[in-house]
Order: sequence, then C-alpha cells, then structure tokens
Amino acid sequence: MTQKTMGQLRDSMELLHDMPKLRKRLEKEGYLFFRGLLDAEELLRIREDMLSIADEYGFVDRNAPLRDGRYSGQPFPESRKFETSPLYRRILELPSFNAFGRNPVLTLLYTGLLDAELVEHRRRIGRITFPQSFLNTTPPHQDHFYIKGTPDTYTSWIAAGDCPEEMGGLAVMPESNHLGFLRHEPMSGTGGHGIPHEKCDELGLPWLTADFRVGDLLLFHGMTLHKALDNRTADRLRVSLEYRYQRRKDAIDPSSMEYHMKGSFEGEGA
Ligand SMILES: O=C(O)CCC(=O)C(=O)O
Repeated sequence: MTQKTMGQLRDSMELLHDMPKLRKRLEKEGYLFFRGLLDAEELLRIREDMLSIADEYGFVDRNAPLRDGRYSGQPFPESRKFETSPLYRRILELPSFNAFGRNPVLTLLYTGLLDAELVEHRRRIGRITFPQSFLNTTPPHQDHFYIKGTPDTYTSWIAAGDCPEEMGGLAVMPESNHLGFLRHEPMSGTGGHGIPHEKCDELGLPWLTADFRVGDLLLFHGMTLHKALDNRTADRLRVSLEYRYQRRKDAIDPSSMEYHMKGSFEGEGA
C-alpha cells in the first residue's frame, strides 16, 4: 500500500464568480477542486451505463443494486490489462460518457479559466478500478508525460459515484506544477511510467485528497503531480472519468484526438 496521511483539497466553490482569482489560484497551486459543481444525476447515469457493461462481463455482484457497484469477485484475466480489455473499449464508445466532456458547465468553466477558444480531447477515460488490486493503482505522474503537446493541458478527474478515501480517489501535490518536468520511470504492476513514491516524498510537498462525492470536480495542470489511491474496500468498484482541455492555438499531440489506447485493442492495427 502506498498512502500515508493526506491533507484535504481546498474547495474553490466560493470563487466561482471570480474568474481572475480562480485563474490565480490554479496557476499557483496547480489544481482546483469544486465540491458539488457537476450534475450528479447525469454522472449517476454514466455510472450505471459503465457498470451495465461491467456486469455483462461478469464483474458486478447481481445480489446488490447495479448502482452500488459491488464487485462479483470474478478475477480480471491476468493476461489482460483493464486498459486494453473489450470492457474498456465498450466504455470508450458510450454516448453518455463521451457527451459529458462537452457539457456546458465544464465548457464554460474552462473557457473562463483559459480565456481562449478550447479543444476538448477525444482521449477521454472512463475507468473501473477493482478493489484490492493495488498493483494497478495509478502511480504518481505528470499528465504531460502521457498527453504530450502543450503542458498547458488540464485534466478533469470526476468520481462517477461517491468515492470515499478508502475507495481510492485521486491525490494531487499542490504547487508541483512549478517543479518542471520530472523523470518518469517504468513502474512495476501498472505497466506504465511514474515517479517512485520515495522520490515524491523528497520533494517536500504534501499530498491532498478528499472523500469525493458524486458531482465534485477536481481539475489540474499537465505538470501537476498526482496519483490514484488504493481501492482498499472489500468489494466496491471505483468508477471515475477523465476529460482534458487545452487552448485551440496550443500544440496538440495527434493521440489526444483519438480514443484512448487506439491501436492497442485486440483486432486493431496500431
Ligand atoms: O483515476 C486514476 O486511477 C488515475 C487518474 C489520472 O491519473 C488522471 O486523471 O490523470
């Protein structure tokens, strides 16, 4: 397990009417957190759509309501990663999941924050994280490592359903956006790259998280260090969404305009 005591994310809801102050806080701290900003009903519909697909693949306990997202205990095939599974490929095609990236609240907020015409990346992510699967917990990283293009890309991380700390959630390191681009190393387990926890400790900055509730929005800059926390529950699936935005005039990597993991699914050419 990877987590120590965490600080709490600062809620910026009281600054929603004051764009210059919000921009200043984002530039200084590298993240903004808004408690209850987004449409909870719409997010719960996306959650149910995602869990219905997971249910078709046998991962949901049918003795509980679908919306509870209880894990059936069926192991995820060891040979397969969630991000290249047919289940994930199906989630990436869900109309409700894709449409949420263009909803008016996110669009208006980012247009104000970036003070420019926007591009919302097609590379959206709808993630289901299995309980107790700690080797798959997303390690600390800066999104710029994966997203490339302009570092001024912003990620929205959204829990689709309540996500108390023991279910995982996300933690950010405030002000790490001023540290420059850090060296990412291959990490065991996830198959991805990241920054080892000991190296993050040496940076001398805290980690902040929250007991996320459906409707909360956490957004952060492409250079802000962040990581997932372990899903320590016995049987709850963590369901989360990621949408990314940047200024239209800035550099963009072509992969941002394709669906995530394009070319990596069975039967797909690279
Ligand atoms: O939810 C996760 O496990 C990772 C999310 C993440 O790294 C991101 O939003 O960039």
